[in-house]
Amino acid sequence: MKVLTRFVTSAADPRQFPPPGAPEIAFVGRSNVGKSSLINSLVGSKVAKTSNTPGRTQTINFFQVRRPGKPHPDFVFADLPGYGFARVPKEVTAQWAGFINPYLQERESLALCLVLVDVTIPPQELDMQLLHWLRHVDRNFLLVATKADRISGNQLRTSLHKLSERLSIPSDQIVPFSAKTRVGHDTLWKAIKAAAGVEGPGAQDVAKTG
Ligand SMILES: Nc1nc2c(ncn2[C@@H]2O[C@H](COP(=O)(O)OP(=O)(O)OP(=O)(O)O)[C@@H](O)[C@H]2O)c(=O)[nH]1
Ligand SMILES: [Mg+2]
Repeated sequence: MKVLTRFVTSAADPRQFPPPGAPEIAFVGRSNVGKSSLINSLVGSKVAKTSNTPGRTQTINFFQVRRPGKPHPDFVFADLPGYGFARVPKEVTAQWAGFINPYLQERESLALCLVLVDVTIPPQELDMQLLHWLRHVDRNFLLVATKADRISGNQLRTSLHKLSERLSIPSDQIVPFSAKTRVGHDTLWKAIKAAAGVEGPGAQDVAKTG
């Protein structure tokens, strides 16, 4: 889908969150899973900073996303810092909890959490804890298995099956995604539009994307 994207602000404290506006989509997951890359891939431009070094994103970065011809943003994308990275000092990650937890728990405009896991890494305790907590606070979420280009065929199926079992998520609710091949791209846009209450593509677009 073609969209126009604008960086709004970075927040390291709930007081810095922008006023709630369009339905928000949060990109959540461990460090280095590909949250910022997923945002860039979805919007088709390099708005979010990515890095080989885990711990790149240290604030919640808000982006307004608008479909061409629409007067107002249709969505806000929120790029979150990754959790569970040992090389970021404990004091820093403790500070993160001070704005990430209130964001996920209280943000009124938050419509959907995309929870990312790296499909090449076995399910982690921290992922289970995050999902448990999101269920507890009654958040709408969807699991995205990133870096799907790195494994193929049977290996991919086995990994998805393990994720499904370990994280107690039906396999049809796990979306394999790759920023390289763009597999999963259309499925994620559909889920985002549905969560935001934005009407789907017209019949012509459906015919084009399959
Ligand atoms: N092969 C492959 N590599 C990817 C993919 N998505 C991200 N990467 C790589 O993974 C690394 C981390 O990507 P980021 O998007 O910065 O990850 P992040 O989750 O935002 O990381 P933090 O901000 O540190 O939490 C980069 O080197 C990316 O190029 C993908 O789909 N396939
Ligand atoms: Mg990032």
